[in-house]
Amino acid sequence: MALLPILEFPDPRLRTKAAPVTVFDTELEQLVSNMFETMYEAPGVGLAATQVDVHRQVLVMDMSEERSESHVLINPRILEKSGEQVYQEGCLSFPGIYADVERALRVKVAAQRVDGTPFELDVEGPLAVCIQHEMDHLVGKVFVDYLSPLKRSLLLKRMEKKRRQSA
Ligand code: GNR
Ligand code: NI
Repeated sequence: MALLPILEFPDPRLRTKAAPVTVFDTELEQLVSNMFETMYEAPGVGLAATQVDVHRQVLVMDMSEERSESHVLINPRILEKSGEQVYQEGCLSFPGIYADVERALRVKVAAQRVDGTPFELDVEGPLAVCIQHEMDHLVGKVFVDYLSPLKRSLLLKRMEKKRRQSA
């Protein structure tokens, strides 16, 4: 197991589009296990491979208090989405900033397990927010992209200021 360094905005590698996983081998198992370790240690509720500079369609999540409901989604695809919700999001690639983002309330996703077995997941509420946030990372999108230019520049300046203060 190993902790992986997390890319932080404005690293251009966060804009990379991840390629589908085609080989389900021990290297993939290792990546998933390292991503869980990195996410739990951060701590975060989700992590996309993009954030650890691996550009494959892999994401991990655990939104439970007990950190006991882990999910791994390989090659996720949204089959259906409905409704809307506004949720205050944060991101490990944007330390210290939070903003309300509107997303679908419910999503039905098709994905594969770490061994390649296909499955479907139908979720709503916070877990649906997390899946959409992580799937965005896999196409090079980040939560601040949804904000107005004014709000975005305000928050990014705030993040820079914090970064300078802690440096
Ligand atoms: O840890 C995280 N918390 C979070 C809170 C609200 C909405 C989304 C998230 S995901 C984030 C971890 C992360 O950056 N995943 O990409
Ligand atoms: Ni994120």
